Amino acid sequence: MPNFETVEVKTDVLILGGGMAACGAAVEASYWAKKNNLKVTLVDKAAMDRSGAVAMGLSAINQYVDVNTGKNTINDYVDYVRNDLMGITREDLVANIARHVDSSVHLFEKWGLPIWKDADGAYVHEGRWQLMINGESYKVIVAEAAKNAIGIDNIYERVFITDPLIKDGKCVGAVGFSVRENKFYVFKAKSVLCTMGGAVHVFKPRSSGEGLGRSWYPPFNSGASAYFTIRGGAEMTCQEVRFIPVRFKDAYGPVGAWFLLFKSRATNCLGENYMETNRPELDNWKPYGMVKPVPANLRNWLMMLDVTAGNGPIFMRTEEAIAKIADASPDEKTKKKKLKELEAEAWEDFLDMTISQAILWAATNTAPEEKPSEIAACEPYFIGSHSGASGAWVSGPEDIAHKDYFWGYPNMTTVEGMFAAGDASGASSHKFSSGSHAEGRIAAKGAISYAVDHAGEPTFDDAELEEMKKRILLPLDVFEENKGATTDPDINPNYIRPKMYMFRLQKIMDEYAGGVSTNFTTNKHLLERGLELLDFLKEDSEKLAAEDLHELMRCWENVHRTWQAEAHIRTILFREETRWPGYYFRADCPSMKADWEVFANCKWDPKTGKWEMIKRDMHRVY
Ligand code: SFD
Ligand code: AMP
Repeated sequence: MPNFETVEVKTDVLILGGGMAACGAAVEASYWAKKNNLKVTLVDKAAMDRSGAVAMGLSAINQYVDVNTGKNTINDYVDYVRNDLMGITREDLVANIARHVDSSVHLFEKWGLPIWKDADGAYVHEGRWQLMINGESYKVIVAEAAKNAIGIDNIYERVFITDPLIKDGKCVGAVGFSVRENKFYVFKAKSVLCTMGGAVHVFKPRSSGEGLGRSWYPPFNSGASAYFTIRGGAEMTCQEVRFIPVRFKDAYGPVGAWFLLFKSRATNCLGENYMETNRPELDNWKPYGMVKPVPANLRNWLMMLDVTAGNGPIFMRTEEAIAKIADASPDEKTKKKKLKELEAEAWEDFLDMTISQAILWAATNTAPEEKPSEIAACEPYFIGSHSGASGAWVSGPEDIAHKDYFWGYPNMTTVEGMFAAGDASGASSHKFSSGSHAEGRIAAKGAISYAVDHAGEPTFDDAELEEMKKRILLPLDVFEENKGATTDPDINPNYIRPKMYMFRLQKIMDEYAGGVSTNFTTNKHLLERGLELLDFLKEDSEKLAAEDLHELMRCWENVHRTWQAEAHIRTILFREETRWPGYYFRADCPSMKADWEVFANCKWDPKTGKWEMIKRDMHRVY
């Protein structure tokens, strides 16, 4: 094995990840740290300026409640989220984020983010909760503020976190390695905030072959949060609530601006609008089928019914929507100007956040004002901050949370000293970029309080650390020792490379856990077989091989994905109903059941290595 230096960093509050939640956390934690003479440290596997889901930028801020003007109340937002998630949501967490999110948005604007304004100077809304932005540099702007607050010396970029340090049931730090230098990192902290995003490429993607790697969710987020919290022994929630966005086909361009701002229709090959023709199906999913807007999974479901019936392709009617808006102009000259404006907005929507979709339009001679574009349901992702809900089960705020949902510090997981926010915390969907930032601030304040209340220096056994170092770097040895056994380094009797491992994981998930090729459908027997195959895959994870540091990261990304996959299968199996058709369909339990209006939680015990499945009551507070 190459010689790896061990670098030990002692801090008070450790923030893992450098995305939206981490940036919010950095700003808030730094403020309180100064008052309490504490040190805050942040670790990101990439460079904060362009890391995580907002790397490419965004064209909208999807959560702005607008409480000050009285347009909406916190209650309105909680209603929206509960309904969109078919009744399953932690209202205390959603409300806590909703009451703080507007101030995050105001900070973004103060830091230089251009938010669209109308002639009267008011924010331009995409929909009721969404604001339009010129957001190509959104992440750069938000990261700059975070970096200034925390100080460059306290930031470790390009350090990949693998595991938590757990001592006597408490989280006292994290370990990982540099993806650029032969350095093994040990971070010891009084409290740890996990904000390492969600997971992609757990399921086989639609994009394969030359398109491999392209996805809606950023390929860099690979289940680190789920792994970190599960392995620490934290209770997890909503692990079955994957997210399947509908997107412009093959390059994953966003649809929100088209549906909400441009008021576009989507139609099948017969020119029918599935939201109208398939509307009677909504009766089967009462009461949530009746709410407005129709929940995201049910919108998907109505579209999928058409596709399954052989009525594809489905088209976003961009040409029709643009014409309708332009035709409302009072005269020809204004109409021409309006057309140009709409054309620019359509392209910018993609250029601000999904550049590949603009490239695909250019490559296929698509002018949105002239012809429609295909849309399709993506492969499943794990993202607790959008319209999915997977993540850790965290404590709510003292003033709102039911007693079952409160255990001392806001956003602390069930493991002492371990906090979670953004995609890493569950059952609080629809926080998006802005709400994740706000939740990062909430969680950071909790983590600071914990560090103040538990001032003892964190310690960890050196021999155990040495064992962890060996285990984490093992794939480098496995490759080095066995690479000569064959002429093709990809094929070897003694090891598996991370890419091949990933393909096997994706095949299992796709075929047994309801991926694209099984039309998002599964049942008890398929899930049980999937678990059996996952066990074999986990055995082989000990034979993962890495040629270099980059591949070592790939190895661990796939181990992380595997744990996310297992939590997902176990929870779909546990919940004996179908509650989110359009996300997944349990063919053996094809309808929604009143006695399943509860949280399906799970927990892995680090001592016994056993999983426990837990039902938790739903307490309404709004
Ligand atoms: O329209 C490790 N989101 C949108 N939100 C909006 O407000 N508006 C939009 O327009 C949005 N759109 C959108 C969105 C997401 C995606 C993927 C697309 C389009 C294509 C949602 C938000 O982006 C999302 O809610 C937040 O970003 C979530 O914040 P957070 O902090 O939970 O995750 P992150 O920002 O992805 O950051 C994760 C960080 O973790 C790091 N990381 N670091 C160390 N070690 C490891 N092992 C690590 N693994 C990961 C990452 O580098 C990153 O820094 S629309 O389509 O909906
Ligand atoms: P998207 O581009 O699909 O991520 O959507 C951006 C925002 O608009 C999210 O808050 C979505 O929930 C919302 N949204 C997208 N399409 C619709 C729709 N047809 N009806 C209501 N809300 C939508």
